[in-house]
Amino acid sequence: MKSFKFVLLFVLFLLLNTTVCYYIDCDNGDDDNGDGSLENPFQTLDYVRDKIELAESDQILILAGCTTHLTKRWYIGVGGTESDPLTISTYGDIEKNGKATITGGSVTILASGASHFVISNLIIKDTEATALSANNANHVLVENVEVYRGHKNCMVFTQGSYVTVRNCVASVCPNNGIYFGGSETDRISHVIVEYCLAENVTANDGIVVHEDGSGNPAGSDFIIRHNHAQFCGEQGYDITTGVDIILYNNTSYHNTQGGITLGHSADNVTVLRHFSRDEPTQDTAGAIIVSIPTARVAYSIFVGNSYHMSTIPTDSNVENIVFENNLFLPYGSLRGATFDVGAGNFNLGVYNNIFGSLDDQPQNRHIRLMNTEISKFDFNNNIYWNNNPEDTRQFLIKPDLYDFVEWQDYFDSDSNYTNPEFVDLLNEDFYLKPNSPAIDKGLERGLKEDYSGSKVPCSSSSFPDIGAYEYCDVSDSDNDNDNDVDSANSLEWNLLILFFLIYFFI
Ligand SMILES: *[C@@H]1O[C@H](CO)[C@@H](O)[C@H](O)[C@H]1NC(C)=O
Ligand SMILES: *[C@@H]1O[C@H](CO)[C@@H](O)[C@H](O)[C@H]1NC(C)=O
Ligand SMILES: *[C@@H]1O[C@H](CO)[C@@H](O)[C@H](O)[C@H]1NC(C)=O
Ligand SMILES: *[C@@H]1O[C@H](CO)[C@@H](O)[C@H](O)[C@H]1NC(C)=O
Ligand SMILES: CC(=O)N[C@H]1CO[C@H](CO)[C@@H](O)[C@@H]1O
Repeated sequence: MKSFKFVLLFVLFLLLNTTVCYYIDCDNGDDDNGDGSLENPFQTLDYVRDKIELAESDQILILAGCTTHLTKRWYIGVGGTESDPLTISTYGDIEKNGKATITGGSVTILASGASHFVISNLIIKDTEATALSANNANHVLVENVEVYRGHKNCMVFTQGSYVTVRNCVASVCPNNGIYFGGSETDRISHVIVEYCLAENVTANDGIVVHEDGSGNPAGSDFIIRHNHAQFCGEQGYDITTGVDIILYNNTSYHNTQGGITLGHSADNVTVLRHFSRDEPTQDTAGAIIVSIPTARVAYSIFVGNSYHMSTIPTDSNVENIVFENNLFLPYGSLRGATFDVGAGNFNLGVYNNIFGSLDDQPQNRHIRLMNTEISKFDFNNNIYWNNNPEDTRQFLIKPDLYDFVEWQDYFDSDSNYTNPEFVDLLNEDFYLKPNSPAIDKGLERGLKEDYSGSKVPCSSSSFPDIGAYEYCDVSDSDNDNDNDVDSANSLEWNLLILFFLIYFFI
């Protein structure tokens, strides 16, 4: 009897844990006679939305290549478990037929704290509201999802934690691309956005961490890496709330008000290995705008036709900002000051950067300091250059203009006004030539990897180079010519060790 009870319990357990899959085949499915099985799929997502009460760990799978139209918003309230997340995805041959497409109504997760959602391999487009959103959901993975022409935003995430958005596209939504919003409670935290494209967000920004309408902040721990943002109405990356945020290996291009803004209640933000080109496209703002208490911008490259390349707006919120090992190389017509610092009383460190130009035009200014407390500024070990050496009065400390020698009376005693000797400036090869005056002339700042991932320092010197690329002395230790010191663990060594291990074991 007891064992019978146990069997019953076990069967119940199995039943409760059975993942139910609902299949949708937009062409050959049948809402009236189908049962949602693989053999007899439903035809529309509308049917699933209206007639099926989703249970924990259910899966909704739409046939590869087919398009299903939602007549209104689809709300999802249940999650799943770690091993069986609630899943919305494509089934069938994606390679051959492509992802399934949802149009019309949006996909909205209202989780009330539920966990484990996977939304993958879908195209969501031409929706009447934000195309994809999740509120108060934990452990959310959005992967290989492309959103086009959402009515307001492409993707919105508020509250919850452990949200990963990977390999996604957010394209042509008026308001925001991929948006993480602040809230009063359950502030969104532990977020990763990687390998995504955010583009043509006509009114606002590409990838966004933003306060809510009442000024409530987001949470902490955001990693934003390997993304690209372009043609946005404001910035590519708008980080205006949240703490402990790192952006690395991202690129931005042609965003109207700049590549990155760090502002409002955001704090402790690090930007590493960013590449920005031709932005802002308007003659205000900067390619990177910083107005938060603590920020570090390092080993990044800012090139092209851009008004300011870096802007610290007049803002009392700033406490401690460091720029190190960046390249600032403008060309073209916009040409405000390359590095623009508004009025304020804060600590600013600017080390190991190269301020140059990609054409023969002199800068408007390399540096412009407005009503600032310059005794709190530390500029050092930078290289300044332009191809018109007669014009060296490129340093403005309001209201006066200085040349480099005069500027050195204030700052930058270990800096230089000299050609940094890039391998090929005009073809944008910013590696250093062996004779570059930037080599070994940087200040040690504790950074370990340059823009390309090479070790810092790379030569026998214990000092880093100035600029974004560390020069590696390839003559003695780089036989494979990958500009990297060769690893000692060659294949031959490993085989030899393996050989001896086998030899001694038999
Ligand atoms: C994005 O905007 C650029 C510039 O206006 C345009 O050339 C491009 O076609 C747009 N892309 C999309 C997907 O609309
Ligand atoms: C700043 O954020 C990084 C993560 O990006 C974290 O490792 C570090 O501890 C934070 N620093 C402070 C002072 O909180
Ligand atoms: C500045 O660069 C020149 C080469 O253009 C070099 O001779 C000089 O030693 C450098 N000065 C410093 C302080 O690095
Ligand atoms: C970031 O880029 C650098 C240089 O290309 C590379 O070495 C590093 O592995 C990248 N980081 C990640 C996490 O992919
Ligand atoms: C420096 C770096 O790694 N940049 C990468 C940023 O992300 C885009 C999109 O994934 C890549 O194309 C860049 O190589």
